[in-house]
This record gives sequence, structure tokens and C-alpha cells, in this order.
Amino acid sequence: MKTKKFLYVLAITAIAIGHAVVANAQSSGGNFVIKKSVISSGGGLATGGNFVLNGTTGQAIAGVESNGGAFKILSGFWASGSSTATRRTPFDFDGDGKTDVGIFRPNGAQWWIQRSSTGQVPALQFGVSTDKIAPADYTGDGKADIAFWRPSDGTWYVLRSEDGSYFAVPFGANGDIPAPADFDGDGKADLAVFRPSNTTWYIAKSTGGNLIVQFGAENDIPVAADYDGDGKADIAIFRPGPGEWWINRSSAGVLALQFGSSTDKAVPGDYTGDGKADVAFWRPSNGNWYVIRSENASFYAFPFGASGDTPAPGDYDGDGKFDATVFRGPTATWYLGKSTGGTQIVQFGANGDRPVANAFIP
Ligand SMILES: [Ca+2]
Ligand SMILES: [Ca+2]
Ligand SMILES: [Ca+2]
Ligand SMILES: [Ca+2]
Repeated sequence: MKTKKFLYVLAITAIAIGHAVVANAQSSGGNFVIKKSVISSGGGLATGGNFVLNGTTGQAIAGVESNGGAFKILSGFWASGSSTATRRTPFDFDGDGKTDVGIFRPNGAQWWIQRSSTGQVPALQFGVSTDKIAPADYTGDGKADIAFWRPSDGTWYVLRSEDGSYFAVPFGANGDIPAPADFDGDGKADLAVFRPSNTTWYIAKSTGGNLIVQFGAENDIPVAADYDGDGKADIAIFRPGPGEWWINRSSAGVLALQFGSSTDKAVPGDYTGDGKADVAFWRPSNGNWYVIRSENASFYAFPFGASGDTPAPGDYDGDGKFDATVFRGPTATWYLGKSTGGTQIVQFGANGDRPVANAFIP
């Protein structure tokens, strides 16, 4: 009976997912979401990074193996409407599931990225000092691509992590604010800009077609992130005057709330590790972080950093939770408040450098 039931579920799920792999699943790398997939016996393999699995039904059909952190799954079986696997680590250039310490040096347009996997520091020149840095995983291989947007002509330049080649695409116009994110949820960041002059978002979906959405007001700051945890970035703005957040959730409608004031720095991210970005800001005047938990809308605050620091949060220890992080320019010192415990202090960069994880924090 048990076998029959298994086959039945397998068949239904196979129909539901259409083209998805059934007998020999393999997913590797990437910023990915798995929904209703079946990875059955015969060598199913999912590798890479920092996963969250929710609502799974696991059966040791052919031996299930799961390892935390740098994750490996062998021959698992999931068949549930709510089954999801999510992995997204921002500013992870080597694809090990950990945000990398790295800087952009406007003078010379140099990028220095310290690979968390090896400690090596590849450096290169890409862009000019006035370009807006916009690193993200545009190619979907699980590694962030060094990239920038050029305000003068609205062109994007992306250095592919796969082979170091680059492509350039015009999208946007002078005066726009770059806001790339994975809006269509295919694991590839989409070129996107917010245009203050007409308060419109222009998104070039990596799956094809453009999304044009009027959302926000002229002086708003784009804070796109996946607040509802459905694997798609949500169009969202922070309104500095009243300290309001307006979030156009891809699955659940518009959410508006007041959190922060005009001089605060919006630093949304998944600090609690539930797969949903939390509304959060860093207050330059006292170096405090304020986070609203996506789980229950309660908030917490803690001091980390000091006035004059540059916030650069990411998941530096790769546990799926954002780590409060600041870069102190005058001493070129990084303070990483790791969610797994302890503060790591790193000397990296020089005064005047911009942390890559600060790319979308105005
Ligand atoms: Ca990394
Ligand atoms: Ca995409
Ligand atoms: Ca979403
Ligand atoms: Ca972390």
C-alpha cells in the first residue's frame, strides 16, 4: 500500500510540475526556489548554499542525506503543495552561500572582492567613478556578477561570473535609480530602475518582457526585496520624510507601515531567517539597527556600529540570516555581527571605498 500511495503522489506531482525532473533531479548553484518538485531515487542531487526547506514530506526511499550550511541533498522525495526550497544569499560572488566582503573604489573604478570560500582577493577594474554599482546574480548561476549602471546613458554593464565576459544593455535613463532584483522569481536578477520623475518602475524580466508599474512618490527610495517570501522580489519604497514603507507584495497586496525617520538608512533583509525580507533600518546618529520581524511584526533594536560608519548587511556566515555589518572608512575596518555568534573584525579596503553590500543603500 505504501508503494502504491507513493506512485500515485509521484504521478500527480509529475503532472503538476510538467517538465520538471522526476527520475534524476539535479539542481545546482543559484539563487533558487523549488516548488512541488520530486527528486526520487536514481541519483537526485541538489547542491550549493544556504537552503530553507519548508513543509516537506521526506521519505527515505533511496536514502535521504541532508547537510546544513553548504547543503547537499541526495535522493529526497517531496510531494506537498507547500513544499519550497529557497536559497538566496546577496553579494555572494563565489557562490558558497556566504556574502563576501568586498569594495568598489571609485578612484579607478576598482572592485576588490574577498572570496569567503578561499580568502583570495581577485581585483579588477570595471566602470568609471561615476557609475552606480549594481552587483547581483543576473546570470543565475548562484554567483553575484560584478555590475554597474551608467547614469549618463542608462546602460547596464554586467561581468558574467561564469567566464568574465561582459554584456551591456541600455535600460533606463538619466535620473533613474537602479533597483535590480529577481522580480519574476527565476533565479536571475532582473534589470530594473525606479524613475522618480514619473514614479514608475521599469523592470526587464529575465524571463522576457517588461514590467512597468507606477508605485511610489518622487522622493521615495526603492527597497525591492522579497518581503512575502514567495521567491519573487517585491516592488517597494521607503519614504524618508514620514519614514513610511510601502510594499507591493507579489503574493499579498500592498502593505504600508511607518518605521524609521528621514535620516535613517533602509536596510531590508532576512534577519530572522524565515525566507522573508524584514523591514529594517540603520540609524546613523546612534549606530542602532531596528528590525521588524516578518514572523509577527514585532520589532527589535540593537546597537552595532557608530555614526559615520557605512552599513553593509548581508549573510556573511551563510546561515540564512542577515548579519548587521558596518564598514568604518577612516580605519578601513569591517565589523561583522554574525548571526551565528560573535563579532568578526576585518581589515579590508581603504577610506573612500564603498562596500559592495551597500550598493542599494542610498
Ligand atoms: Ca561567498
Ligand atoms: Ca528574474
Ligand atoms: Ca515576493
Ligand atoms: Ca548570517
